[in-house]
Amino acid sequence: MTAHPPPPPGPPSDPPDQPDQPDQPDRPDRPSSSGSGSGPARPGPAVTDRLLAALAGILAGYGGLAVAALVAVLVRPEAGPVPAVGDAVVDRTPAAVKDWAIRTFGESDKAALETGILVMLALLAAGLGLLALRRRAAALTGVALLGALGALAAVTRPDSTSAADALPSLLGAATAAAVLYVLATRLTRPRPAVTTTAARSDRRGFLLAGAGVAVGATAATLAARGLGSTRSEHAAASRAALRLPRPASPAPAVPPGARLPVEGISSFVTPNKDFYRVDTALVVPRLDADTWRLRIHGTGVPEERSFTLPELMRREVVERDITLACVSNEVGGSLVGNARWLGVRLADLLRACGVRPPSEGGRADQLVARSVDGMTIGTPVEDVMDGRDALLAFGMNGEPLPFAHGFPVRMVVPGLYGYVSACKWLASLELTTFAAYDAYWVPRGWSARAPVKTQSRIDTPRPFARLTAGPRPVAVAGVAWAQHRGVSRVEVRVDDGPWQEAELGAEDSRDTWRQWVFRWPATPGRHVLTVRATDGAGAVQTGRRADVMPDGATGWHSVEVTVDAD
Ligand SMILES: Nc1nc2c(c(=O)[nH]1)N[C@H]1C(S)=C(S)[C@@H](COP(=O)(O)O)O[C@H]1N2
Ligand SMILES: [Mo]
Repeated sequence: MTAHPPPPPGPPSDPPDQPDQPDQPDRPDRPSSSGSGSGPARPGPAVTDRLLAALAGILAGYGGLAVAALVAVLVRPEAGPVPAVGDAVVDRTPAAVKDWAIRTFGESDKAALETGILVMLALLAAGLGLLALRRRAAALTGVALLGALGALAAVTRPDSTSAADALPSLLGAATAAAVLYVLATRLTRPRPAVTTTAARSDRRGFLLAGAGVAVGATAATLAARGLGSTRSEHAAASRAALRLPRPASPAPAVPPGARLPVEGISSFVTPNKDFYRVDTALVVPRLDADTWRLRIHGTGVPEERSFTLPELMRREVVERDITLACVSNEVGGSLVGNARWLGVRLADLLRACGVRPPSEGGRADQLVARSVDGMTIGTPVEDVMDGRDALLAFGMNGEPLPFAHGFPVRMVVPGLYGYVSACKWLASLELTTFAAYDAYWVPRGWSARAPVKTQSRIDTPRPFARLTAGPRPVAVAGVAWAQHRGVSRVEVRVDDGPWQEAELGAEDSRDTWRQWVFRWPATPGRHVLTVRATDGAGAVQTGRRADVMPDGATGWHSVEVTVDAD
């Protein structure tokens, strides 16, 4: 578009002989100090035009995001502006806010974040649409800045390997700018034939163009979905086709006594659909098992090696029950689960690559696992190679790993919190040192080393339950865990009374949790029930309260209940 002469002062009805006269043009031919928009006597745009301008902004945003999504499917799904900015926000969110978000939104914290980003974008888009009525260049600059922000977020993600990650945001912003330009022009340029003040802008043209944009953006969104689902169908097909090998070393059967017949107690094995999920991924990576490879490299490896999934499965396969816990689990919290894992011993694989633990003179004391989404998780090499069942797992409770739990291969190390051991969507293992490298959570204030702390939880009765005193005692029951040390005793205290021994379910292995039950002859009134466990080495769970940061919560779990007389 060419430069416009300044608008004549006077009544808003533009003369029909000046068809190209914008109502509120940008005036690139004049310095911005004098180009402040409306002249002294000119009224602002009509309310309807302002609403339409906001709509123009939203349509521009919709079109831009649709094109960005389409390009992202072709480039890399995580490089789309919404996931990229979302991931960047997650990374920069202080731990306290993250904890709040997890508490408030639970497992839908990621959906809440995406909704928040979309609402913010819609408001911004409407604002830029309004701005475009008076200052088109400023509005277009705003769109360009948003595009640059998205591009910056995408290329600075740890999993970004190519400048192409900037493309979704850049092409999306170009689309949004074009749409905004076209629609805003319809609102600010009068049609030659129309002279009434009510129809100064080309509303019909606007609506036609707007409808075109909406249809086009919807088509692009559907195309993006279609392409995306083709890709994830490949992943899903590779998972469905996967035949899990029979373990050379099966897990011993869970002893019958491990499961206590108490209603409301956590099931001994946590079904996959109920297994807690903690990760930073806004888009769950869906990897194709057929093309997956694991790279093993670093100063501690004489020669870099790489393994496919069939190569792993041809090795000696073991099956083990292991309880996994998150360092962010509050006392009494639910971020812990027990599963039957199938995989290969990590120590065997590392030895086959020539790796030696520090105790045998090995150079590397830290194993850094990297996932395809850029997460890094650092584990002591000594722990992995000290004889415990540290696994590269591909099976979980009899099926291939679910996508959300790390398909096709993840790590599981008994006795260590997940953030220092349980990398999902594994891409590589690097043998390095703690001195040389800080994994993802360490600069964010979490400890580099974090063995699981002894914990116990009351599953039933629920907090503030109303119970009835009766001839039969109340079953107070739950689970206790101290992975790799084992649980040797659980005690329950009623109010300030003495600690009383609970009945323990049989031990499956010292890497799994144990169920426990205390038969309580409940008396009427309000009571506080408290539990504590003792680990296999005889250490009693501490009652001192500690926050989850930096290396796991401590303290006793208590539940208050009210008992009514029978
Ligand atoms: N790639 C990747 N792996 C990861 C994480 C992550 O954010 N990304 N989170 C870790 C944390 S903090 C925990 S507690 C466990 C949780 O595993 P789950 O989601 O299968 O329960 O995964 C670990 N592995
Ligand atoms: Mo965790």
